[in-house]
Parts: sequence; structure tokens; C-alpha cells
Amino acid sequence: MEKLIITAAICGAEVTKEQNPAVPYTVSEIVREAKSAYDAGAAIVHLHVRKDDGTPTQSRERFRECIDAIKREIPDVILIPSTGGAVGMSAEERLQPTELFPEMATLDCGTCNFGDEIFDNTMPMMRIFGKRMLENHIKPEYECFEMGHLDTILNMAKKGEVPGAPMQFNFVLGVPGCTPATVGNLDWMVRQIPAGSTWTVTGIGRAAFPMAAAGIIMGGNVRVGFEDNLYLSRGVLAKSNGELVDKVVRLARELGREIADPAEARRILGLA
Ligand code: KMH
Ligand code: ZN
Repeated sequence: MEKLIITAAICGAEVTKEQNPAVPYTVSEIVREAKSAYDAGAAIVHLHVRKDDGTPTQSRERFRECIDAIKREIPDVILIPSTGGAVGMSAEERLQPTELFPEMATLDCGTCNFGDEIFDNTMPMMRIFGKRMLENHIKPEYECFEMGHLDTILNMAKKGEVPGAPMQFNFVLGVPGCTPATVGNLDWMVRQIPAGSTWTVTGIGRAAFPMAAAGIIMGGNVRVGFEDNLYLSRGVLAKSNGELVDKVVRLARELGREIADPAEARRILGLA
């Protein structure tokens, strides 16, 4: 089995300091959380950015500021800026970080429920996102919240509407209203992906560590972080993203899986 790539989703667009005071908003807080995750063993940081008051933004300049500041501290980390942004943002607004030519960015693979809201990713929107990634030579991380998202994106790849092999998928399971976080659902999704693809699993809320354990033993990769889960264990808030990553590292060690550093992760993902 390849080494385990750990992604830290350090910030997200929805969680707040009221829920966990360690959720980062400012540039220096974002750098602090990225470094804590990296020091604990994350090779990848999935990045959303905020205004200083916590409002989610997709501002190109805010992304530039955060990316530059993170890279000064941890130059080799792989950054995956979000093109999902927050529910309700337009495609143009969401696409701004792709103007900075990151090596990877997320591409969300279909419309879905998102708690009480609807996360819009219509076919025309996804074609625009795919075209941008092709033009700017950005490797997408395909975010699948629903089983149907996978079918959708595989069809788009076949038509050349989005970048193709080798594809990297992130199965985000347990978002309220989307595919539940079960090993059976994860296994079904993993069986659909083309040979040579790589995949990551993200479990939302209390599913974070059970899905991490499944990803570790199934040969996939794991994402954790405040975007997905604020707790280290039942009722215990995590003090940092590093604490969440460290728990995955401990699980992986117990289960006999080594951790990939950024150079190894780049090779596994076909970036190097
Ligand atoms: N904030 C969610 C609505 C992504 O980063 O691409 C979408 C999201 C996905 O976080
Ligand atoms: Zn995200």
C-alpha cells in the first residue's frame, strides 16, 4: 500500500469561533492552523479564506495573501484552494483562486442539499470550472458529496469537459442531506473510480475518525480538519487542526500505514 496522504481542511466557510475558538479567520490564524496541521503530518492543506470578521470570501487577493504567508512558513506543503466557497456564491466569485494558478483546486461534482441549503453546482457551472482547470493546468480534487456526483464527473471526464487521468477524488460523506458516512457507501464509490485514480475520504462530524480508519485500511487517503469536524472526541473540542491530524497519524501507525510527506504525496498524486 502507498503511504497515507493526510489533508487538513483547516478553516472551511461555515464553522465559526463561537463553535470552536480555534477556527482561523485572520491571515496569521490561517498560517498558525496550516503549520499545526503540517507539523502533525498533513501533506496537504485544503484552503478556504475569511475576512478578519470571519465572513467567508473567495477574494483572489485574500487567497494570495494567505497562500504567500503559508508558503513562507511551510514552502513544500500542497495547497488545494476551494472553488466551492460558501453556499450562494456565484461561479465567477468562486473561481477567483484559480487565477493564482495553484497546482490543485477543488471541483465540486454536482448540486446537493447542504443542511437546510442547496449547494449549487449545475452542469453549465461545472463545465466552466472544468474549462478553467484545463486552461490553467490545475489538477482538480473532485469533491463528491453524493453517489451521483461520481457518475456525473466520470461522464464529464470522458467527454473532455474536465481534466482526466489520473483523477483525484474526495468522497465527502455525512453532510446532512447527502450520502451518509458508511463503509458500504465508501466502498461502493471506491469501486467506481478508474484504475490509476487516487482517493481521499472525509467524514463529517462524528463520522470523521471512523471514516479516517476506513480510508487507512482501504488504501485511500484521509481528510480531517475544522471544516469537517470540530471535536477531538465526544464533547472535547480540538485545540488545533494539528490535534485532529495527530489523531489520524496515531490511527495510521496503529494500523501499520506510514505517512506521506509532501514530496511523496506529489508523486502519488501525479503532480511531480
Ligand atoms: N463550503 C461548502 C459549501 C469545496 O471546498 O470545494 C463547499 C465546500 C467544497 O467546502
Ligand atoms: Zn472546502
